[in-house]
Amino acid sequence: MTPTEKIWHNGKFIAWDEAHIHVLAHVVSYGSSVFEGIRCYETANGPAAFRLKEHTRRLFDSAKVYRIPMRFTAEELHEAMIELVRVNQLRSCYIRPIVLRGYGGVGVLPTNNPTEVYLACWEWGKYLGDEALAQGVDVCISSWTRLAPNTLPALAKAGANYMNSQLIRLEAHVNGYAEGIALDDKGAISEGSGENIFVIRGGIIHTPPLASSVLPGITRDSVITLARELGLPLVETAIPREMLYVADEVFFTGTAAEITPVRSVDRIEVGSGRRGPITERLQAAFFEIVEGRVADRFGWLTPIQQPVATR
Ligand code: PPE
Repeated sequence: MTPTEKIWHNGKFIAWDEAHIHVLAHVVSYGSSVFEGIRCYETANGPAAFRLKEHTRRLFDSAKVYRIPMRFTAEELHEAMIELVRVNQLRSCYIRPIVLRGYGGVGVLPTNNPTEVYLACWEWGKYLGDEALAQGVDVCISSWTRLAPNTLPALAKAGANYMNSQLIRLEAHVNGYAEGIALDDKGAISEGSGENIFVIRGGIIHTPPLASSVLPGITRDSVITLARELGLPLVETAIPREMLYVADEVFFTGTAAEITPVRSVDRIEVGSGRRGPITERLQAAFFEIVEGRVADRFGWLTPIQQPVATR
């Protein structure tokens, strides 16, 4: 990761190297953070943040679930993220807002720990490797179950959820796979460690419902919107594990992963073992919007005006 100049902290820009927290901040012992990941794409008219409003909404939703008091409004954070990309003069980047419980009281009860809000950004390339978007990735089913209902709330994007994600991702990694797919507590397909999943068979696109312990992905929602517009049948339904082995196409969605085809699961080839035609159509529809090559008909992009000198 290449550092950028500034990070936003509680309303002020500070130097990248000064964005420290105390080791006894509540978040360190107890995982009490919520965060987001937002891509800002390079377009002919300068950088544009993808679905900034929806990401900001989800950040506030995550904080609400965990009773984390927010010290800024959604509008203030929205504006601050635009300003962050401007001051760091990036053409494209990944924006990472983090809201955490800071230094104060000791013990689990966080009532004396102030909320700290940080906004950082940096340039982030392809998540699952440079070839992944065209060639697809080889993945496995994880031996780890995704968050069970009423344990850690899956709708919240909380730092603590990523301990489960780390188990999934590391297990996959040591066994030579790009990513792991976790099942929910009932054994139905849930999601990857950092992606939602779509499974296509017989021309019908399936994706697990929110009740299958998935993050309500904003890329997931974008793909559902695009599929409907293209007239492709799509259902949100519980999906059995073995559907992955007999699927025609499988792909991941996520801010970082974008739309990444899956070419094998547990060394069983998916369809023809390469990116399928429906995946390719959805990728094309997605990238032409985010890269500003067609009209922004869904209002998904927030243009960021750069200081003239960097254009
Ligand atoms: N599920 C999980 C568990 C998840 O972490 C992500 C995003 C998604 C689904 C897709 O959500 P969305 O980005 O709104 O489409 N994972 C973020 C973090 C990745 C990381 O390694 O950090 C991301 O893609 O930015």
